Amino acid sequence: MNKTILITGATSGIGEACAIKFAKEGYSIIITGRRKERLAALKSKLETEYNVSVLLLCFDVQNKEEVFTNINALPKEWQKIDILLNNAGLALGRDNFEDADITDWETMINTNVTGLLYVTKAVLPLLINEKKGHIINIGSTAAKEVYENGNTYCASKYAVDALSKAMRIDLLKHNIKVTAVHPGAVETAFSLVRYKGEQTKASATYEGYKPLAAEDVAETIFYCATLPSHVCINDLVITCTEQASSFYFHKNQ
Ligand code: NDP
Ligand code: 8X3
Repeated sequence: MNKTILITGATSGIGEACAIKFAKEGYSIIITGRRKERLAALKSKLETEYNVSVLLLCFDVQNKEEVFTNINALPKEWQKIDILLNNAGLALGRDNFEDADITDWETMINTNVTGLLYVTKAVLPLLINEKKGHIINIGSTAAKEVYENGNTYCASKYAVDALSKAMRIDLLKHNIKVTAVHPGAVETAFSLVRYKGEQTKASATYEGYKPLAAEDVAETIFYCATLPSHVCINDLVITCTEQASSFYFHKNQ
């Protein structure tokens, strides 16, 4: 039977790669993000290349009203959601605690934590109604180790880690799987966003080693999402071979 996945942050990087992977495998896809023109281009690509149904929802996960209005207005045929992929997120700045911009902190917390809570709370009744479902939250290696100048980004991802555990416990009775996937360095627009468009700093993040590609993470998420119904990966950390933790890389200098 046709399955449906809702992906937040599908306009770029890991979310976009997941939309393509799940479309290739015949899933119906609800793609969300703030950049409407990118969502429209992706919808057209997925429909044309993979002949799947795609619904586009344009909203900012930080905006409670936008989140609930969009999810509550889902057409009847889109109300059976099998997988919620909470992927939308960002880092802003990489500064000492005392130098960091407080607005950057607010945006990270409002997106990575509060936004994830809003979307989950809005979608959850649909999963509970089906008496099954799978919530996949994208954390980070930053959810496992705090690094210098990572302060609030790390805190936001620690919160994703804690919320994934909390959801798994509280949603047990509803037969809902909860998986947290924690990638290390993945070459996407992530660093360009973090460094606010400074291409040299962004590129330096991925120099001297072969980082993960968004497609590597998408393959892993697809694996987690397609295990038998009695099997749930709780927590998965994935890095490239040349990364061992937030601190240890084997780089060619
Ligand atoms: P990208 O910058 O390529 O993608 C981020 C996505 O999040 C975009 O689609 C963006 O869409 C969406 N997004 C950001 N803010 C909002 C918002 N307020 N409302 C709705 N959507 C939003 O980065 P990645 O693909 O790398 O990041 C995806 C996730 O993976 C993030 O949670 C990130 O923290 C995590 N991650 C990334 C790693 C990396 O090294 N790249 C490593 C570990 C985790 P739009 O701008 O259109 O709204
Ligand atoms: C992204 C990986 O190391 O920049 O979550 O925090 S890192």
